[in-house]
Amino acid sequence: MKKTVLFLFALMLSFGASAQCVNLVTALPDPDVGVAPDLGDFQGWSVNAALMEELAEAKFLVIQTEGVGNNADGFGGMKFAFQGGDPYSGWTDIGLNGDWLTFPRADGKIVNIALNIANLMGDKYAAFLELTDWAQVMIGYWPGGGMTTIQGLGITKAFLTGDIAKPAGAVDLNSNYGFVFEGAMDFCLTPSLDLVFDFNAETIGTTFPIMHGWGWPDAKSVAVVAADPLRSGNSLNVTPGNYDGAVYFEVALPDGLTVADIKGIKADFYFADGTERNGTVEGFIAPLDAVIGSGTNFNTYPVWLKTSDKDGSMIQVSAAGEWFTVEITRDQIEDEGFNIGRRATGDKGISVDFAAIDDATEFMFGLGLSIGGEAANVYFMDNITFVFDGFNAIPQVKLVTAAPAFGIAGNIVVNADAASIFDFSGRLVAKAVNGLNPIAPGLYIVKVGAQTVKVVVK
Ligand SMILES: [Ca+2]
Repeated sequence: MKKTVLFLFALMLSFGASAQCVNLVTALPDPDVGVAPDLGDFQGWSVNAALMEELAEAKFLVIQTEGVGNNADGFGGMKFAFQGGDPYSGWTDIGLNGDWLTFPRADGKIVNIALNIANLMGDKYAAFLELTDWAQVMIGYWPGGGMTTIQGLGITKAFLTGDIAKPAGAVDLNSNYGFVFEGAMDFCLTPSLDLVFDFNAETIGTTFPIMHGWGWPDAKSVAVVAADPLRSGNSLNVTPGNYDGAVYFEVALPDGLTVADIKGIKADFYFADGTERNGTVEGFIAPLDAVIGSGTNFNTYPVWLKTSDKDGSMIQVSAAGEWFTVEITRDQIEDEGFNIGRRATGDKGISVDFAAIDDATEFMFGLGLSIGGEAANVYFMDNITFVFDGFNAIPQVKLVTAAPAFGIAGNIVVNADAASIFDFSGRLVAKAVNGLNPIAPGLYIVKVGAQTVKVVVK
């Protein structure tokens, strides 16, 4: 059985702007507020609970623009708007630069607008961080010519970052709100991006295949998703019927990442008897069409791993009464002293060859502990993680996204033949028609067919 696993990712990395390295808290997703075509007065992001934590951690919201946008000489009046802490009604907008800020823009030229979040929100900052609903941050811009805010500013990406020292050549925004500076953001790539497979979304009882290397036959080895014995969620319960067993998966990396970006591999291990042990970790990275199955030597694949199996030089693979994380770097996999798989076959001439598979975005991946088939050797494996040494999967901002309904000044715009507008008490306020529906400022729930949309009318 092959089972494709798309590794979910959580990211933690940093980038360098000019000479300085700045901590990156997160790259924002595509804007989801006010992004319908031909609007654009205010466009931005909903701040869900996870993003709120990152926003609280961050110091700057950096809007990255590229190209001329609506004016090669600079930026017209920009505003920053946010839900200001008075649930459902407390909108605040802040003028960022008066009516004009001179900063030459050109095709291919990147200009960043760095906004100091706490300074912008002022005495409403703390209340904003407590919001559990309707938290949004938006940029206001009026480029004319039918352009949206995103188009007029030329926004391509947005980031939440730690502190940024004002770079040379930067131009201040109003007050202490931040500054505008030029330059591509080159990521420092440390400590990088982790992709984690935690089995929590897998159904208990789901079975993953095991193969045994170096000539060992299968002996009723079993790897099955089971409740985590110590924590919440699920993990993989491995009953090794023989030595040199690796559970294997078909892995598909997110767009923009290949095997070449993998800096290391981590996984948590726990023995069912709760003991601390030293042992041997084995695994491989192989092409999708590789021959997989017990008896095939792992070193027939481009990338294989076998840590020492000699008493006294085995590595720790479990701890007493708790999960233990084993981390193995790409450098260790390539180190002939650490990775001794060739000795297991007596073949001294086989080297790990990352280059043969570095371009792959999908591959077969095996990992396990080499241990005999005694009943005491049942172990659990969880949080299989690829640690990446590069980050080039930052989402690109989409220019437009058609929403079924959205708010503009004094109106709700409906992209459907009909819709129903409700207030927050669930009372029907109006039956809406396609196009403009004049309505008092406020917050509404609009039902368009089967979809329900929260709408802000300013
Ligand atoms: Ca888990």
